[in-house]
Amino acid sequence: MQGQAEAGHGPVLVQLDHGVLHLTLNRPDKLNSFNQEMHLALRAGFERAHADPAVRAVLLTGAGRGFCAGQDLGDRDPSKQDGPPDLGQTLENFYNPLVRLIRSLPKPVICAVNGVAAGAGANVALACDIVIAAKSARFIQAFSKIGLIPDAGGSWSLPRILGEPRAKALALTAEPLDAETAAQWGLIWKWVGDDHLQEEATALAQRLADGPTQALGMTKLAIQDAASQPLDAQLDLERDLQRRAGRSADYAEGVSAFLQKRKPEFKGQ
Ligand code: LHQ
Repeated sequence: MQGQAEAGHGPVLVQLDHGVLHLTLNRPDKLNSFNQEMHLALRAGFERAHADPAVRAVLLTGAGRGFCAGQDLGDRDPSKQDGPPDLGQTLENFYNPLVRLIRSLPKPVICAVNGVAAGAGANVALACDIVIAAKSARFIQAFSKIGLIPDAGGSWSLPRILGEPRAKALALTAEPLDAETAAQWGLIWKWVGDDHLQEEATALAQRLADGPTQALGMTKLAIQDAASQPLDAQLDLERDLQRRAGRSADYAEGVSAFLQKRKPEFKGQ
């Protein structure tokens, strides 16, 4: 662990270990469903990842047998409310800022889906850069079961990743998708045996945290930009980003290490 304040309890466990910021959703008795406290704690974690140069990769996972069951519906009992809720406000205040923080972070975000990922929980996972799931994990677009639409970016990411036919079927039926099929369909990077998930995800996060952080961050943002740009604009973007990458100390180190036939020691600068 290095320097910063660490939290070993609370709705999100936070630990910085050799450049990897571990963020663990920690409401296991509620399958890590989102209440306001967990939202604020997770947001603070990603804000720290943006601001703290010691953070060079993020590893998001869940405590207990689930990854995240989406919104905590215990908070949402209609019989205890004055009138119809404004769910748009919940998205505006909590889910949308979270997804934006994850996608705009110029550092890799790995998500280790350790169990069920339902509703907004599934779509927060899909907002991360690399998703590894335990074999027993399931992805459920649970929204339609309670009369809602896919949120937390799901209506955007699902058709882009899967195409309309599979995106619509998953969202309209709310049928669970197992980890093996999710990997086969390209929804996630890969699945691993349950007992190996944390070890593999941590090793991957560590490898990325030891990498040329600026280049990895720009790679992530460039690939995201491609979704909304024609080739000409993307070529211009590559020129601009490569210009910046070429001026980084990590580029000089990478080339020197290659020429000297040794392992590079990237500093994230
Ligand atoms: C839960 C939850 C949960 C509270 C399990 N809340 N306790 C955005 C804007 C604003 C509002 C609305 O929502 C959204 C976005 C969304 O995310 S909408 C989608 C909300 N999520 C769901 O609809 C999923 C609800 N959960 C389930 O369908 C099941 O729990 C799944 C399929 C996730 C897991 O099933 P099981 O493995 O059979 O577990 P379980 O159902 O027995 O749950 C274990 C415990 O966790 C249980 O508590 P208990 O005290 O009985 O042991 C559940 O009540 C609790 N839990 N999800 N979302």
